[in-house]
Amino acid sequence: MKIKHLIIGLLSTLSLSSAIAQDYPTDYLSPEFHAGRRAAFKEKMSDKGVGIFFASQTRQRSNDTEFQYAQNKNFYYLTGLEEPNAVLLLFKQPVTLLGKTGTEFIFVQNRDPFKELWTGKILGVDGFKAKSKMENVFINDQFTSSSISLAAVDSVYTLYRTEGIFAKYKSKEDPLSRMASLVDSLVISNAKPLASRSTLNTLRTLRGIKLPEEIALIQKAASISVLGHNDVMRAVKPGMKEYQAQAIMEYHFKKEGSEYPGYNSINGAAENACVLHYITNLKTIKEGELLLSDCAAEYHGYSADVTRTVPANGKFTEAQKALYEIVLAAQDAGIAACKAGAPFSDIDAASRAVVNAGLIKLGIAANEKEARTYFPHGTSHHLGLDVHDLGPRVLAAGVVVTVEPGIYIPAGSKCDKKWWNIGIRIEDDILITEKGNVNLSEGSPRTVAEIEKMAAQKSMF
Ligand SMILES: [Mn+2]
Repeated sequence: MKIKHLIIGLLSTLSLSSAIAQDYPTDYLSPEFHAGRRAAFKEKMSDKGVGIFFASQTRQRSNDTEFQYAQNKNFYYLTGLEEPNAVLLLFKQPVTLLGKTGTEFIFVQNRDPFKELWTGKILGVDGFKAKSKMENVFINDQFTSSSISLAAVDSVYTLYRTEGIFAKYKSKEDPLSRMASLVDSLVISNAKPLASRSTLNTLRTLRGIKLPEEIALIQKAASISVLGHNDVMRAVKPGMKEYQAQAIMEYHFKKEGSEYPGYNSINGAAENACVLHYITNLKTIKEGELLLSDCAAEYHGYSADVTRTVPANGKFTEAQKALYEIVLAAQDAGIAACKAGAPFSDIDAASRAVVNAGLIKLGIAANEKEARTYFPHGTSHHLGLDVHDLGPRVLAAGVVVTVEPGIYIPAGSKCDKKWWNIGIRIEDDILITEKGNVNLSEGSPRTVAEIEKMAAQKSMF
């Protein structure tokens, strides 16, 4: 009996604690990840340098309501903190600040019962210490001219001027503006050089090579995005509104735990598919039109970036198919160019050559210059914390890029009318490894036959 009671007691304790553990997501970047990133940044600084990184400010949407808070990506990369009103200081060699000796200091917002009643828990010093395992954590009130000195510093590694923190949001009540203004006055009065270019280059090098924990989050964002794209393929039909396609897409993102779309969802049919960043999404999708959806989820700070172009009625017309096959072949060529050691620019060169040849062959463009007017954007960008991420100019294992050729032929273009108002883009997220590349968004069909097959399936909507 006693043993049975003990076992039941143990089981209920275990299930209770695991239930608590599962109430909130647990798959965030670890404190060790952020500590490792800070160590890597400090390694690249001069011996007497200081790194200064600010959190993002809150942004007003209307009257007293704000946009959902989104942390500055460099600050998030280095700290994991998702609150405003904070600043991180990094030193290569130990210094003493406010009675503590170390190479890393962070100033965070204080707990505030009134604020917390309205907008939720603030971590404060103890909360952030527990979360981050950083030792030197202070309240942002302590970031003052008497506690901070740049006298012994030879270089200031920061982006506060290029990020426009205090220029855009200067206000005496705003703690971030106050701290950024203080840094600026210290920089000016001590005549310290700003190493902004070197800061950006270091972050480009570090953030450009994704570690396994980051790749897992990008993969999750891509997999969630694929669910949305596949359901839009099934659900789209003539008479549907572009915003209804967006709603189906974003339903899947939110349902799977994505905090936000990684960027404003683009859902444009026909003439709107020819507008590269069309986000109003208000038109009725009509019979015979193609719907271009460039939409992806963000998950724990990391974004995917996926585009599919699908016929409203489930079947491509001959003209649509002819152009689609060119874009698909261009994407395949671009993906094939995603190799460790190859220049980043090889991706665009490979895709563009296929689009140029295709448009010239169909008589749509007379030459490469004319072809460029129908494919006016680059084929690729890095992908990660930012949807247009920082990354190296030579591809390497751990780099994640998009491959997204397109053809857009607005009405009035200098070609046969049968091509007018067709806009096509196909975009996938490609991880480069030593053993070749991996398409992180491959779960969504790309070929005409596969798309038409999926379009014939029933949607949950
Ligand atoms: Mn993109």
